[in-house]
Amino acid sequence: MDKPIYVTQPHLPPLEEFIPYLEKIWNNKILTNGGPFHQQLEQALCQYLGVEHIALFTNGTLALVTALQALRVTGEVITTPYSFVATSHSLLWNGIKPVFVDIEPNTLNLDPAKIEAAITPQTTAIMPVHCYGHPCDVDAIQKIADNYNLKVIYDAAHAFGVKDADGSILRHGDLSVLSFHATKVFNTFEGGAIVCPDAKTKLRIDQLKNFGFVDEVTVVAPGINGKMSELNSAIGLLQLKHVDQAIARRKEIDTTYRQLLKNVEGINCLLNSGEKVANYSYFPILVEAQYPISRNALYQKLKDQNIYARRYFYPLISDFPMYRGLPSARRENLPVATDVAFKVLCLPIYPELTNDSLQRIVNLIAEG
Ligand code: T4K
Repeated sequence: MDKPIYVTQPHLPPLEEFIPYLEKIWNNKILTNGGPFHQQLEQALCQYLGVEHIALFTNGTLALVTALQALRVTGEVITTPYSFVATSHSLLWNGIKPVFVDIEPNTLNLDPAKIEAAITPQTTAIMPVHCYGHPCDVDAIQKIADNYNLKVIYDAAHAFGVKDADGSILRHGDLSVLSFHATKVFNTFEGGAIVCPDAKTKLRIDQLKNFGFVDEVTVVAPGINGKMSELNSAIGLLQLKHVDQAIARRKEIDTTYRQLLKNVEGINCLLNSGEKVANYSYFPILVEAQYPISRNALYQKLKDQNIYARRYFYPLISDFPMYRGLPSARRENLPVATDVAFKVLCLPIYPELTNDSLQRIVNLIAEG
C-alpha cells in the first residue's frame, strides 16, 4: 500500500532553522504574554499582509469569540451554514443567535442577495466566511451593513494572503479573523489573529485576550486567555520566510488538477482564481449527477487507496444538533448549501504533494 495522502500536510522548514529561535526563548525566559517574538510576528504579518494592525491569538476560534465581544455584538447575527463549525460556535459562546442564510452557487460564500430578507430588529452583525479563500462579495455586503447599521466580521480563516484589486481582502468589514492552524496555508501549529482597522480597537482586543486586564490592577471585561505563546510566534516568524514558496507550489498543483480534470464528465472544479491573488488553500470539486458514482462512493474509493480527501463542509453547520432547531436551519431555507454539501470533495493540496501522487489521484477520479 502506498503512503497515506491526506487532504493537507503542514509545510515545515528544516528543523535546524528553528534552533536559533529556541535558543533565544531559552535564554531570555519570556515564554508568553506578548513577548519579543509575539511582537515581531505581529509586525511581520502586518507588513506581509499589507494591513495596519493585527492581534495574535492562541487559535482562530478564540479570535472569532473575541472579535464579537470586542464589537459588543448581541442579538442575532447573519452567517453561512457552509463553513467549519467554529464560525457559528463563536456566536453561541457569546450568547448570540445565528441566523443562517444560503450561499451563492459559484463562490459558495454567503449570498448577499438573500441577506436582507433575514434581517430583523435583533440583527446586529453579519459574519460571512471567505470560503476556501475565495473573496466574498465585500462591496454588496458592506452596502447592506451600512443601510442597516450592522457590523461585519469576516471569518477569514482560509484567506491568508488573499488580495482583491485594491489590496488585502482582510481590510474589509469591521474585523477579519485568521486561523494559523496546522492545516492552514500559513501555520503556527495552533494560532490565529484579528486584523483591526485602528490602534484603539487593537488595544481593546489585546486587553480582551488577556482576561480583560488594562493594567496590573484593573480588569474591564470578562476577557478570555487567548494569547499566542513565544513558541508559536517563533514558528510563525520562521514559516513566514517560506510561505511564498509554499503558495507557489500550491498554485502549480491547482493548475495541474484543473488541466487534468477538465474533461472528466461530472467533475466540476469550481472557481478558477484567475489573475487574482489567491492562496490555493483548498481544492474543492463538486461531484455532479453525471459522474458515474456518488460523491460518497468516490470519497470511499480514494480512501481505500489511502487517499484521504475530505468532505469540507458536510454536514452543514445548520444540520448539527445545537443548530438544527433554528428556523433558519431548515433545509428549504438553504437549498444551495444543502446541494453543495452532498456534492463537495476537497482533494489533497499541499506543497509536498508530488506530481506522481497528483496523477494517481486524478487517474482514480477519471476512471469513475
Ligand atoms: N473558521 C473556519 C472557516 C475554519 O475553517 C476554521 C478551522 C476555524 C474558523 C477555526 O480556526 P482554528 O480555531 O482551528 O484555528 C481542521 C482544522 O482543525 C481546523 O482548523 C480547520 N478550520 C478545519 C477546516 O479543518 P479537521 O478536524 O478536519 O482536521 P484534521 O485533524 O482531520 O486534519 C486534516 C488532515 O490534515 C489530517 O487528515 C492530516 C493532516 N494533518 C492535520 C494536523 C492537525 C497533518 O498532517 N498534521 C497535523 O498536525 O479540522
